[in-house]
Amino acid sequence: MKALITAVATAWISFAALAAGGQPSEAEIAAAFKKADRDNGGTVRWAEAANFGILKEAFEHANPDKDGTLDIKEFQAAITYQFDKANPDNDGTLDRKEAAKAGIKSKTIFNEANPDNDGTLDRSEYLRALTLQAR
Ligand SMILES: [Ca+2]
Ligand SMILES: [Ca+2]
Ligand SMILES: [Ca+2]
Repeated sequence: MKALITAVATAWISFAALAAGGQPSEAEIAAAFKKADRDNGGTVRWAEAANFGILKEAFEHANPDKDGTLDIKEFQAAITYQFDKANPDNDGTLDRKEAAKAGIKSKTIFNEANPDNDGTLDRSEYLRALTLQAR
């Protein structure tokens, strides 16, 4: 029993560390999905995804069943894919150039999504930039 408690505590701590390491929270993902889902249909169609700054390649990659829509898990996968693709140095953040490749071309949006002013967007800041950018 003690071992189990230790294991759970360890898992929780590593989860917390992950969240602190610039991962978007579930609430942030849910808010972004809600914004992207403009017709409130519970899924994100290609037109909605494009409006949210999701690139075609990421959309198709995240939607292997090719039903033309993303659920929230697929939506998150598309954004993760697009982030990773734009970040070949794998340092966990996007600089201005990398962010532009990932659909964040506006300097204003970049700065607004980067309150720590460290010149890069982590995953959580990147999601914020996409959310700010979407109309
Ligand atoms: Ca929709
Ligand atoms: Ca990078
Ligand atoms: Ca930052």
